Amino acid sequence: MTQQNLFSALRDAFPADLDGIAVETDNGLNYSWRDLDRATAMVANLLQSLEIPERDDGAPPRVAVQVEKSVEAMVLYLATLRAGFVFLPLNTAYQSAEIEYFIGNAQPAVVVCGGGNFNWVSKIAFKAGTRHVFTLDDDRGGSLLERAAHCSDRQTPVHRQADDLAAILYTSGTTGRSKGAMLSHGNLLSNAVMLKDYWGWQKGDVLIHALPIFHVHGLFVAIHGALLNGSKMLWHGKFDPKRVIADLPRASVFMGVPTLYVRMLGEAALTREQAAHMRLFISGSAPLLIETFHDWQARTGHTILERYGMSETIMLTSNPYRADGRYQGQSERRGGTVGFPLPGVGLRVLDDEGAAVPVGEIGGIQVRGPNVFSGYWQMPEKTKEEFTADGFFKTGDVGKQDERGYVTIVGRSKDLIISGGYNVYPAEIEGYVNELAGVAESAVVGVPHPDFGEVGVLVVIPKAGATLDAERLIADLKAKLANFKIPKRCFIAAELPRNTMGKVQKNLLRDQHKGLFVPAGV
Ligand code: MCA
Ligand code: AMP
Repeated sequence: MTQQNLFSALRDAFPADLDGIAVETDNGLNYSWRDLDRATAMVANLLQSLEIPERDDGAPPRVAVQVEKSVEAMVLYLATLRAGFVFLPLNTAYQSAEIEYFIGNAQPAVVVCGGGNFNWVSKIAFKAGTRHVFTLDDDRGGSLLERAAHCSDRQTPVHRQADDLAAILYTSGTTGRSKGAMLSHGNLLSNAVMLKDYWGWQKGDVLIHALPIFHVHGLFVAIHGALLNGSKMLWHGKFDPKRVIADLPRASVFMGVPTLYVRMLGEAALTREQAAHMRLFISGSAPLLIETFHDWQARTGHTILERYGMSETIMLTSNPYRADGRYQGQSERRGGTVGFPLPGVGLRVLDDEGAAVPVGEIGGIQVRGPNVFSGYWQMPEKTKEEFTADGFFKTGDVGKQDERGYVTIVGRSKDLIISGGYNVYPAEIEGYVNELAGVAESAVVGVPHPDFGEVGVLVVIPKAGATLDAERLIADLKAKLANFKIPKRCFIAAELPRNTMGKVQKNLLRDQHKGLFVPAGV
């Protein structure tokens, strides 16, 4: 069998001149392609030297990583692939209860965390049976690199087949705990190879990388895109609209969630001249408002290309890039749509009975293709529920497809809020709130927000005789949950609106609070 390790494919795409700059950081560091090759070899050698015994779960060892964004964090990802281990990225906003669950569930052999978190993270990890806990800080400090410095800078990528597990991405759910979506080397590589052509990556392209690297968008779509094209990245540790705008004349590709575009539009420095060198602006992870699409066109002369994906599937649909309409015979990027199913992706829209809806009608979106994950980590029952008998994955997104094939997402059947590109599941927040002292029940709903697109609002019902304080509740939640999941407002109420079946009518709560952050009628 030929080598299918994703790392090998990315490495093969490095330019011949290994001394050229691969990554330039916003704090003045330059990494050559040779640096990336050597550093990934050293960290891969370190991982392999741990001689991790095989477990009976049948999967290669997992490396769970909760560190701030840095080039070394990307190196760790690539080294994990290179060593044939499985990468498990964790948002730095996650608090101890969340981390405890992920580590307990995934049983990683190796955990890497920020130096400042070592005490509590290692305690959780050791308790779960993890033997190796390293630290990695965003200033190149920490035990991971100290140990890797003693390893050889040559390593042969471990042989992997397309179906072998490469990464586990935890996604929350409408019920119960988070599920780990298992993505293989083949899932990731097939998607990246197809997007390279679909988005017309060109020699000389330079990507501004300003997204976090613990989710699909920043970790896979952006990094694989640049590496597979041998393209330089301008690496921003944290998104700052002014810095991105300042870099536009040196770049050609930018990827962002809608909030990033909204924030850049708020800057006077964003002009047509400043964006003149750019080739492509891509948006995804959350719905891009049509106003943002038009405002961007007016200010920069560029038409944002919107695409749609999921942790379980990587990229599914995209507006066209090419003017020649090579793929679907269309070249128009239509605002408010997420474009066409990507080549190789089967997409269908079904009604509640499982029958295909007529063109233009709304239904549940189901997908299949080489990019679609194989299932949830150690949750065969959940996996079975989410796939149809003929192998389609139920996305939980509700949409329609027009006569030309453009897909529009109109809503979600899953109770999910997407806030600044991060997913927030009301059921998860409500679970935590309901455990707080004096709380009888609660409901979290998403309402429009000018910056984050959507944010959560919490309505809490006290137990009989209890007095609750909204600020106190929010403070208590902050200690337990990632900051982006914290509802932006909290109301104490006497009761929740219910229908005759006793089900909470979230639509009424949403209506009641929809004007909290945006003026009525917007
Ligand atoms: C930060 N805050 C947020 C969010 N981010 N609140 C709601 N939603 C958010 N997304 C809050 C913090 O809790 C904090 O509140 C305050 O804002 C400032 O925090 P800070 O970290 O400084 O915020 P920021 O740096 O301004 O971050 C905003 C951001 C960031 C740049 C928009 O959220 C971001 O990078 N989002 C991108 C997410 C992403 O990459 N998604 C891709 C998922 P307080 O002060 O009260 O504590 S992949 C995906 O969805 C699929 C597969 C796909 O299709 O791509
Ligand atoms: P995640 O679980 O983080 O992978 O988020 C996946 C979800 O993000 C999808 O199921 C969609 O609901 C949403 N999403 C991603 N891209 C878009 C988009 N362009 N427009 C609307 N929703 C999107």
